Amino acid sequence: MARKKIALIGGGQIGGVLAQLIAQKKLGDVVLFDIVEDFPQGKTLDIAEASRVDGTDVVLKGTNTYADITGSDIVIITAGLPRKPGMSRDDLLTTNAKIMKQVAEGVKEHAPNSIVIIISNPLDAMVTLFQKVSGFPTHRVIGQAGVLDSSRFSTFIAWELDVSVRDINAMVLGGHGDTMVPLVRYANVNGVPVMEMLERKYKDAAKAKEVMEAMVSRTKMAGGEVVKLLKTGSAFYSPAASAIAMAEAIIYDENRLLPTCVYLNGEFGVDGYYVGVPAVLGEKGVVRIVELTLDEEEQAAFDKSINAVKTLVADMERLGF
Ligand code: A3D
Repeated sequence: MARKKIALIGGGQIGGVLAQLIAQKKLGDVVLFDIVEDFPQGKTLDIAEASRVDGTDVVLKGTNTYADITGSDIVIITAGLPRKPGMSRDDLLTTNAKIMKQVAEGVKEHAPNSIVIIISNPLDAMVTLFQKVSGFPTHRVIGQAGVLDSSRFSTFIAWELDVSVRDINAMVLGGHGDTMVPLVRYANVNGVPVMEMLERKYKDAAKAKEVMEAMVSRTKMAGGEVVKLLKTGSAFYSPAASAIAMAEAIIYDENRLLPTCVYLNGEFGVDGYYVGVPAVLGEKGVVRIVELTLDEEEQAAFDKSINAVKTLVADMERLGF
């Protein structure tokens, strides 16, 4: 089987980790594009020089020229500014929309058949803009947010219950902002409801609820927690690892059910917006969207999150994008 070609647009913090993970996992040859001269060339040279140690033969190329992404099967986009302390993801809108428009034009021209995974913030708006400018079919344009948000939620649950995180199944839906919706009722440890385990641990339903609420709000603010500690940028190891899980689902045609920012065509009662919901990912991109029943409280939280996405997209359109 010919090796896949994976283009990474944006060679900053996340882009660099993506390139290294792809090389170590031997997922495909890498083209790392950035507008800063010599920078992606330096990163890929550094990673390539670990090839002997990593035991990988994938080819890594750094570039400032879009023509080098020609023939890419998968494109992962991180171009754009990250947050600084005190900023919301939405504060990045104008700057990153300008960047995303350029990127979409470059990818459309040089990798028209690729499947595109977007990570740049504000996520839901950037995915919307990429699809609009590129005109790619919606099943080939998706955003990474839910895999990371769900991994953060799962990690906090594992720490709290002192069990392996591998046994935690917990999903976060909605937009990738402070209104995201961690699904408490569906969260389980290999089938055992997390709430039941918490109630047994604390022998007090009110205390269990309080502990869960703290994990839910930590999940919603988890990106900001890292930004505050790093001071110079935002999370990059975990977003890269999350996008790699999505890329693997596509490369290996795994049909994994992952919370993904996908275009909704009436599913979940939402029409014409990109939002995070469970989607099955395989070699063609989005294979199908999986609907699930939300109770009144979950539906209200989901509606609030959808409204936040709608406002963000309307703001972007008002800015002329
Ligand atoms: P950073 O290290 O600044 O890298 C961004 C790179 O984009 C830099 O190397 C820039 O030179 C490059 N760039 C700027 N303009 C262009 C352009 N026109 N074309 C190509 N490249 C360009 O940031 P990062 O890697 O830490 O984060 C990248 C993006 O991901 C930011 O928007 C973050 O907010 C976002 N992010 C998203 C998540 C999600 O889970 C959705 C998590 C963390 C960060």
